[in-house]
Amino acid sequence: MTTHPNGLHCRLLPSGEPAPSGRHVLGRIAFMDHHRAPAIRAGVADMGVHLAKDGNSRVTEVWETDAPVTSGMYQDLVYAHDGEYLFCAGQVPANRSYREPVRDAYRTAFDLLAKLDYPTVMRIWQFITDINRANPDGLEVYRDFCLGRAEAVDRLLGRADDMPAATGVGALGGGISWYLLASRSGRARNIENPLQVPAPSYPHRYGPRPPKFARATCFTPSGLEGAGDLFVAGTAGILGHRTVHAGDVEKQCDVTLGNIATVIGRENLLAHGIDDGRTLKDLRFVKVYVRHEEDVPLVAAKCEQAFSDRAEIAYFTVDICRSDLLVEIEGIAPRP
Ligand code: 3EB
Repeated sequence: MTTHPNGLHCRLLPSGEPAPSGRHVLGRIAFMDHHRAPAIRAGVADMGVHLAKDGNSRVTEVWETDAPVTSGMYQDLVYAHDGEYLFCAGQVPANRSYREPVRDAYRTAFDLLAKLDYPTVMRIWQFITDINRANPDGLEVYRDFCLGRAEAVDRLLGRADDMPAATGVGALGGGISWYLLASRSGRARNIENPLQVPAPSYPHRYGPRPPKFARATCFTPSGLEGAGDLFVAGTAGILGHRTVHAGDVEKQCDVTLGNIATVIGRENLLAHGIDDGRTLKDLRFVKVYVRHEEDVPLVAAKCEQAFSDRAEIAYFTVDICRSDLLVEIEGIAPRP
């Protein structure tokens, strides 16, 4: 039997030339002050997401593996894969409606995953310019995006909702930038939060089609037993399906941290058949999205208290997918 080591590594780096790791780069996302089209750059599958107002707040996320990587373009998507893991990234240019181009982009991505034999999507990120603005049809851009995504997922899964953890937040430009990780033989178990209505079951008032993502995804490489890495979705101040503490970033931050602690805690993992449990101190590679720049110090103080000194934490000032949400937090609780 072949076993695959858990050969996927994340790095969240401040701007500047990263120290070489000796590993192979699967994908690189530069969070920068403009957008940069998906492409192979210096041999690396790369994309730039417009999330920073100036050069100072740049951060680069690098996904690395222990095995050599093959990379290329598939239509306008960039991808790289190593036989076990696949990274893929794309941008949908600014459009009066995103429904069709988003549907097409995700269909193209799912086609690529099928073609290259990476059937299991582990994690998706999506950055949406003007996310709270109404499009020319009067539909909020996020809701229009959700329509296209849901239609792509319909074709992939029927009406099933088994999509992994995701992030869906604002961007400062470049239309929609998205990227994902997929696996050939690993197992991804999607996890919900007992305190929150599953996003795919949100009522109609939040848009014609609901968001398709899980609160967390537990990824276990094939050949390994037990829990693996826990990918925690973008998490906000939502209880049930309702935003709580509108206008109060501090309380929304507390609810957000409580939601994450609940999702990754032992009781919830056991309820999902996973004999494991994590705490906020296990969270790494944390990305914090804050709607108002002036709220960043308060949110940062709370995050520094909640997370470990070892956690890499990056802060971005962007809009969140509901106009009454002021903060959203994601991270990864790696396998111990
Ligand atoms: C929420 O809980 C907040 O549309 O993919 C978080 C993570 C949110 C992912 C997405 C949206 C998405 O509904 C918003």
